Amino acid sequence: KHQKPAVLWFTGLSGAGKSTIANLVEKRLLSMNHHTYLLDGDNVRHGLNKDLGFSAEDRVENIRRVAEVSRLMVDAGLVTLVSFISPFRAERQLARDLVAPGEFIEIHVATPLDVAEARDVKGLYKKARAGELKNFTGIDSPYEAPENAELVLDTTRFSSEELAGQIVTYMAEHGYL
Ligand code: GGZ
Repeated sequence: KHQKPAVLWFTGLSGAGKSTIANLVEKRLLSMNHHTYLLDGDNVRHGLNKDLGFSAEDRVENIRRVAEVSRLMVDAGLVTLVSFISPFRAERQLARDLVAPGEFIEIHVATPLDVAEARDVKGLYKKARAGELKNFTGIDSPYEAPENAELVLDTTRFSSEELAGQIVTYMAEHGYL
């Protein structure tokens, strides 16, 4: 099956909806017989990066390693979905520079802090506000929003299914599928 390998790099706050949307995109791509791999905290922070926490230094190293792995996966011909907060512009740029021009699609899951915090699916914002969880992104650790993302997703106006559809449409229109 023809496919142009690429990294779909999802960035956004905790609880923004990155992993939900990435999982839906992966399902759609698989149903179209494309070869994919999804890198996220569940399969990376418990394995390859289990030595890393949430200090700025550890986040930089987390994303650096994820960027290197995504490069290897693109080399292997996969559509690689990457779902981490990835709060720093410099490390996202590093990830972009590791692959060929046109192989990196940055997707800002642009849920505002107040919306993510109001949802608080895992209760982490509450803990962060109470001071029980330190260095929490958006509370006492920075999030640097992308300035030139290929896609900016508005989760306050569209469902996750609709947003997954927007991504697949973008990929089809730009010759990835
Ligand atoms: C942010 C944290 C923190 C702190 C634990 N800050 O919503 P989640 O739970 O499932 O996703 C978050 C995840 C963030 O890990 P990443 O590897 O994506 O972060 S980074 O790219 O910045 O390295 C959250 C949970 O881990 N979590 N502590 N202090 N999120």
